[in-house]
Amino acid sequence: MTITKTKPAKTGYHNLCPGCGHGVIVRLIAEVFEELGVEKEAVVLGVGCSCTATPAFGAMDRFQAAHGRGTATATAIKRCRPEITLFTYQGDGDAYVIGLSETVNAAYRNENFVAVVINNNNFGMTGGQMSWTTMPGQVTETSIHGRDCGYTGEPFHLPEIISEIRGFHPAYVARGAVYDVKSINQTKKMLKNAFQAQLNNEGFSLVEILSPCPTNWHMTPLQCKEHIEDEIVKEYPLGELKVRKGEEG
Ligand SMILES: Cc1ncc(C[n+]2csc(CCOP(=O)(O)OP(=O)(O)O)c2C)c(N)n1
Ligand code: SF4
Repeated sequence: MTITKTKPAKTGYHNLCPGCGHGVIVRLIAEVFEELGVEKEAVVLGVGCSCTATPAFGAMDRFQAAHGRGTATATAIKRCRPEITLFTYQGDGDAYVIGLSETVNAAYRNENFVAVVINNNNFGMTGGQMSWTTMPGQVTETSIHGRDCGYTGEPFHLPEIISEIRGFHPAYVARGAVYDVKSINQTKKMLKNAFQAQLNNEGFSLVEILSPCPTNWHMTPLQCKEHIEDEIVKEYPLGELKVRKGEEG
C-alpha cells in the first residue's frame, strides 16, 4: 500500500453540488492532518455523497466500504495496521440508519479510529429521501407532506446515545457544523481533538457535522446557512458531548 502525505494544497477536485458542505469538511480534515504532522492516513468511505466526494481526498489512501459497513471495515484495517491514522467518512443514512449496528458496535468496543458523519438530514445521493435525522415537518421524497414524527419516530441523536449510555466509553464525541466561519473553525478544533485522541491511542471518536444540502433541501446556499443556524441547531445542538480524558472542565 502506498501512503503519501496529504496537504490541503494537494486535496483533489470535487464534483459535488454548489453550496454542498462536503468540500469544506474534506479540506478541514486535510488541514488537521498537516497540523498534526500525520504522514500515513487513510479514509474508509461510505456509500452516498461521501463517495461523490472521493476525488476531494486527493492523495489520501481510500477504501470503499459497502453501504453502512464503514466502521466495521475500519475496525479491520485499524486492527491490522495500527500505524495508519484512519477515519470513516459517511453520511447520516449510511452511519446511523443502514449502518447503525456497525457504528454503535465500533463505539461500544472503543475502536481506535475517528468516525466523521455528515448529517444533512436526508439520503442525499439517491435524491433526498427521509433519514432518521430528518427534521420534524421536513418535506423529502418519502415524507411528501413533511415528516410526521408520530408515524416515523423522532429525529435520531447517535452522538448523545454513545456519550450518555452506560457501558460506552468513547474517547471523544462532538457535533459541529459548516455554515459560517465560526462554526467551521469550531468544527476544525473538534476534528483535531478526535485525531489527536487516535494518535494517543485513546480510542473511538465520533464527530457529527451538520452540513448543507442545497439540492435536496431545495434552498439556495444562503438559505441553507440560515436554516442550519435558525432551525437545525435547535434539534442538533453543537458542542462537545464527550471530552477527552484530562480535558474535562
Ligand atoms: C445496500 C444498499 N442499499 C441502498 C443503496 C442506495 N443508496 C445509495 S446512497 C444511499 C443514501 C445515502 O445517504 P447518506 O448516507 O445520508 O449520504 P448522503 O448521500 O446524504 O451524503 C442509498 C440509500 C445502496 N447503494 N446499497
Ligand atoms: S445531493 Fe446534497 S450532499 Fe449530495 S453533493 Fe449535492 S448538496 Fe451535497
